Amino acid sequence: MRRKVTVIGAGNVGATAAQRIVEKELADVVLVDVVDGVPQGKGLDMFQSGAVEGFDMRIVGSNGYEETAGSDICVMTAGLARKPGMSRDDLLKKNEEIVRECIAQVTRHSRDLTIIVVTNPLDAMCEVARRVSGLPKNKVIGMAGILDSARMRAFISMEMNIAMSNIHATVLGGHGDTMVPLPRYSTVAGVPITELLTPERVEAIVKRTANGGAEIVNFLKTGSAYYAPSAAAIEMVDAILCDKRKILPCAAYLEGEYGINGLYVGVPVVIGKNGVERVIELNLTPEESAALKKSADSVAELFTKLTC
Ligand code: TXD
Repeated sequence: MRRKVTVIGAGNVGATAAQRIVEKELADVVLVDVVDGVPQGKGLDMFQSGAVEGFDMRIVGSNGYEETAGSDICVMTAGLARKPGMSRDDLLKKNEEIVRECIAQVTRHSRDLTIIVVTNPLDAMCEVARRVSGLPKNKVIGMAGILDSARMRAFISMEMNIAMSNIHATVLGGHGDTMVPLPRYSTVAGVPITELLTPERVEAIVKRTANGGAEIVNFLKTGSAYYAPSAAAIEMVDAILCDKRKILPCAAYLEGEYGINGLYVGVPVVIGKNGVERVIELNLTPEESAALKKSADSVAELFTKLTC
């Protein structure tokens, strides 16, 4: 049976995510955007690339949602991206409107889908999607932790000159300035980096990870990162469609885990065909718990600003 993924937003993250899905032959794709012609043009262009790249997936672009009917997954990327000097929270009001409208539309045409939210501010937009869609909490998941930990893995690799495939990194918390990179749970071939690097070097990697998005925004000036973000979203698509039961750091709706209630916060989860199959609770030191609580508090504050 052919599988279908709707990607909402044909901008940098959305278009690159769509390209990765068809190139990996994970599913057919419907690319939706408000701008007339852009999703249609990008969709047709990507479809034609299949003749050369050798994939047989279908991809179409649209300004409406009829063609999205029967989707297995929706990757929600529509919204404004950060400009230099803007925080992710500055995006809240405008992007809440966009997420509400798009999620209402897509769930009207597909009732049994899993939503992967990418739009910032990530944790708050997950909650908007959960409320508007009426889907169970395991079916509305946010992409941020895979990206944040990919950045940390890249910085550890640069520091140690070791292959990224040997490196594992764990980042908890909201996708914002208060994210919590966890050096004790970040390893090179199974050995924690706290045993391999000086505290100063570990601290520098932690800082650069927390600032990883802004570093790219400052280079690009007119938008934010999209190669690593789209790769991270597609790792989730793959884990769901192929029921891989991969442990991945994602924004999940917590009800008591880590002592957090009724909030989306980044934690390690098992991702499979039902979306979030299970939340994994790591043992944290008092300092790590305090940092996670601070991060959850900043997510809670954003939730109070939501209007839906
Ligand atoms: O880690 C993460 N979660 C993130 C999040 C990593 C990278 C980017 N992150 C956020 O994703 C970013 O802050 C933005 O909120 C979104 C999308 O970022 P992208 O870089 O793709 O932004 P673009 O290139 O501006 O694309 C946004 C598209 C653009 O084509 C708009 O026309 C479209 O969204 N858009 C809409 N499409 C459909 N429907 C509506 N209402 C709509 N409004 C805008």
